[in-house]
Amino acid sequence: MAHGTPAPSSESTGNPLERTAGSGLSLGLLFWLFMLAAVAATLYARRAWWLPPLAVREGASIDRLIEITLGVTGAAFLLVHVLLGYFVIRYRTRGQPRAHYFPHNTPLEVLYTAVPAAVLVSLSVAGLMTWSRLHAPPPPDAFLIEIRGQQFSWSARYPGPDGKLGRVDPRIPQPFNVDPQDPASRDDVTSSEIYLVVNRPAHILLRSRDVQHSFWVPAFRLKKDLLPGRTTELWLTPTRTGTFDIACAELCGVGHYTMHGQVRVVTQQEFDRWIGQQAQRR
Ligand SMILES: [Cu+2]
Repeated sequence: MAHGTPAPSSESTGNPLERTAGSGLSLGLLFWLFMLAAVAATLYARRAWWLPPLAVREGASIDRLIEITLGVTGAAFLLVHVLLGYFVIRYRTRGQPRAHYFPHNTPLEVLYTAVPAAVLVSLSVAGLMTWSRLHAPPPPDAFLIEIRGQQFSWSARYPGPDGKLGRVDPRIPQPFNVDPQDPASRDDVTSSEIYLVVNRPAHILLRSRDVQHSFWVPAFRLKKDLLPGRTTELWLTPTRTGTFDIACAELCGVGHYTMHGQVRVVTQQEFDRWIGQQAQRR
């Protein structure tokens, strides 16, 4: 209200305009709560309200991190909005044109700086610890596999009985750029199907044939970019057998949306049988 304007003389309970505004506010709030409940119920009924069931051991720490982060930020969100709503209603204008004003409050400022800083530092440290665990070297008995992305599909190369993948050079015009002179390449098996072994760490080498892609299996939680001309890597331990969707998580061209695939997690016996069949087919 402009300086010098006289305050309206009506009491808050006597003003018909204010009564109308009050009932409008309650109706709005009811409508909002109803919408929120409807959306939550739909998501819950469709089981689309949370991540797909976890399928790798290393993903447990990521899930815990997501839950802690959502819990802390959700509590802060609720607190701020409940307070905001309370202050809006409690201190709405009721004929008093001037708000109470104080320029400075040291204890309050220290509190609202120190508490969020401590919370954010704790969340960052928890994230860094998880990150360093996931980026540690893979276990020595890990199952080696190369997964390759290209516009717009996925394929894989498996080492043969020697356990070694043949040398690659992007200048060699082979489907996987494998050097045929390297003896380790002779028993390599390539396939458009991606198989991993349950309960056995998999050391995945990621290579791209053309542009940047990103290997992402939502049930594994982990995601890694594929960079042309470079090999990136990732390791994980599948804990459940089954078929899990891969989605390319990097916009890689007009057909990006079609770049999905599947990872099949099987037992060691099933894998040995399958790889034997693939080797014979060569
Ligand atoms: Cu892609």
